[in-house]
Amino acid sequence: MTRPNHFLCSGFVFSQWLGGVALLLMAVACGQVDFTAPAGSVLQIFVKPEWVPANGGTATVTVLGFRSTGAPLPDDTLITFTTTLGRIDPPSAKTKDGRVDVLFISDDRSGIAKIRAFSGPEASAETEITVGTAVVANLELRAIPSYVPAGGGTVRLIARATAQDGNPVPNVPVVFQASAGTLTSGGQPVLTNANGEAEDSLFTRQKTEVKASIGTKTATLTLPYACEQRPTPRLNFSPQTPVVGQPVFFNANGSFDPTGPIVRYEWNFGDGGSGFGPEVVHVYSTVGVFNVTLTVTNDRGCDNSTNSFLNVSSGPNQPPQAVFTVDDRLPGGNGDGVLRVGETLTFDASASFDPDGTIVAYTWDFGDTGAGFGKVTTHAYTAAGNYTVRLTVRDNLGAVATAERLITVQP
Ligand SMILES: [Ca+2]
Ligand SMILES: [Ca+2]
Repeated sequence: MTRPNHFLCSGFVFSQWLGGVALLLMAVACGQVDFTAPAGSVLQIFVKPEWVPANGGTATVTVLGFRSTGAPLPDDTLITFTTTLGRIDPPSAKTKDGRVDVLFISDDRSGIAKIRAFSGPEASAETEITVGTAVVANLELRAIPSYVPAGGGTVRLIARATAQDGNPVPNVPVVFQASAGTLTSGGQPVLTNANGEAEDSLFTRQKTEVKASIGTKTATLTLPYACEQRPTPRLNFSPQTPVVGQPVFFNANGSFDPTGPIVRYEWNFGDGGSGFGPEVVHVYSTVGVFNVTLTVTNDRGCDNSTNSFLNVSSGPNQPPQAVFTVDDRLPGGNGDGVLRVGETLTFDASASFDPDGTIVAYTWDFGDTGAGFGKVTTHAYTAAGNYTVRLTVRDNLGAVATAERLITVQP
């Protein structure tokens, strides 16, 4: 093998007249100097990949060397590398078939590593490797759901890092922060996955500002409390002045929510009855003024109520019903079940009723010219025979009803 050492050792010749000591030093130096590219050579430099993570990320740095003639540089031509960030391993290497491959290895710094190759008087162009978080051009932050659930709850936070070319950036550390609540990450960095996404979860009970950071890139988001805006209920019913027994049609038409759909309608009719849905029917069985309440709930679980008073009137009066019993119960009677002369018999109208009001008067005709009053009364017959007993009842609006019964009084 011929090695054109005359280039390298020209210093030796020049040094001859510097004196014995200098001559010796230069001779030693001459022995250690490697062969480098001659002037006019071209060094082409390439890196792959062009982005590496911080802390030990590696890329291959390749140099193709050519003489001015276009032929590859001779084998064992020494190429030396410099970088502004991280290190090159090895920092210099010798060509084989005009080529050198070395490794770029990142340290804990993020940024742009500017790399150059040198040999003799020639240098390559500067090439760059982006290291660590510096590659992130865009950081997006989203939350699922996009609000703090009613009563507090968990929100997923997803940060997505992309490079200038729009591709996701994996393995970069994302730090999440929140103005309230508790983050699962505890503030420790979360590495992005192959999709460039890092996820954290936040448990909070109130409006919260959240932030994701990669290096100097940040993205922020405000999570409003779900119930900052509540749905607005609207309550309608028809007829406006129903009577007892008449169906009343209720609807919640006109209720609305600015943030989402209303998913639940709950009715309280004020008489112990309840219903669900935007349209319901209810029948009141008694007269009165009823406080009707409508509660609407949206898809975030936030509710709101409204109420209206409903006056249910009696309508046409319904007559009472007259019902009574006769017996010889103790102590007035002897309790043998046979109605007898002189025995005090009990007349009981407790089973009478008025469907839409109350009975206010009970009048008795015992059929022997005797008369009585009250719900429960007594009478004694003085002679045996058959008697027609008549009960008349009157309700609170004056309607009357009668009931008759033929009884036999024995001696
Ligand atoms: Ca009545
Ligand atoms: Ca008896």
